[in-house]
Amino acid sequence: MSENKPNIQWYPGHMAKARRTMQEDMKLVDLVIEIVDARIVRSSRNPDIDKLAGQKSRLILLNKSDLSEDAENARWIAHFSAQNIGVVALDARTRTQMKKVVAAATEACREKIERDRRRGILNRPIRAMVVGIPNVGKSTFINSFSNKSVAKTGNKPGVTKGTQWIRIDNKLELLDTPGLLWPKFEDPVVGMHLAYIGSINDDIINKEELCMHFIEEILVRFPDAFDKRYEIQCEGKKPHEIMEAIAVKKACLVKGGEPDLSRVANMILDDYRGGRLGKISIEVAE
Ligand SMILES: Nc1nc2c(ncn2[C@@H]2O[C@H](COP(=O)(O)OP(=O)(O)OP(=O)(O)O)[C@@H](O)[C@H]2O)c(=O)[nH]1
Ligand SMILES: [Mg+2]
Repeated sequence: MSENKPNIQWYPGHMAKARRTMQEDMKLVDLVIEIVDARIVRSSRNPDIDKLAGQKSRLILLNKSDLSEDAENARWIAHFSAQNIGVVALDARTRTQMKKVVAAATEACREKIERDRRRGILNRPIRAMVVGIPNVGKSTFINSFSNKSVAKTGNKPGVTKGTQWIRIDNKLELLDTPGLLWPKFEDPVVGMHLAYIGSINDDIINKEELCMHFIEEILVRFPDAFDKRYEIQCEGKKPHEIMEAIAVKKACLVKGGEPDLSRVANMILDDYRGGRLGKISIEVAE
């Protein structure tokens, strides 16, 4: 099965448009805050952001770190820190890491702040563009940071449609942007991983097929992830047999008593997205 990975591609017209808007807005900002998903740090980094950001100061936020493994979060932090890239792990729904984010943003813009000061420009706010793939938590982060519900959020990709400036205080202004992917995922694994976490429109995905790949991948490092959650025995079973066992256990059956694999696939992926399979990092740092 691992040979036949689905070729998932999603680059709708609104993203091409959003990319053009971001290119324009980039001229206005001092800092690019790139939010990635801590469970798939590699695949959730849009290579187009590097092109768009050019030489701008950068900060990486490993979001949804409540859903990934603590040890892996620490390794990813070490990975970026070793390259001198500012990085903070967070759960954007809370404000617990906000001081760290402010400190990291200030540090990333230190040269600019000093340059301004030399020119006599004092207390000009840092303007930061918040970028990232769909559904990664950009708007949630902005709401927590500003302590207001100013940006619309939702657990599906494509909630934010346009850009919006939000003033945090007299030191910082943030620009919320729509989730951005790139025109082609060269490696099919990238498309799959993005689909696991809900960054691809579910309507274009064969969820049963995706779920089988998901199960195969998770079992490598977490052989009892499904046994625990669904009270089944996975040992020796192939992914589709595991889905059938879960269907029987959870009474996900169609008329005639056949397993409803579509419902099971939705359940498993929803459980993973919501953290109910446990803290699982799909991509680990080297
Ligand atoms: N567990 C967890 N959930 C989060 C976190 N951050 C955001 N979420 C949830 O993820 C979903 C997507 O959040 P949004 O803030 O709408 O994501 P976005 O990046 O703005 O998405 P688009 O506007 O569609 O690109 C929502 O259901 C949030 O509650 C986090 O750190 N941990
Ligand atoms: Mg949004």
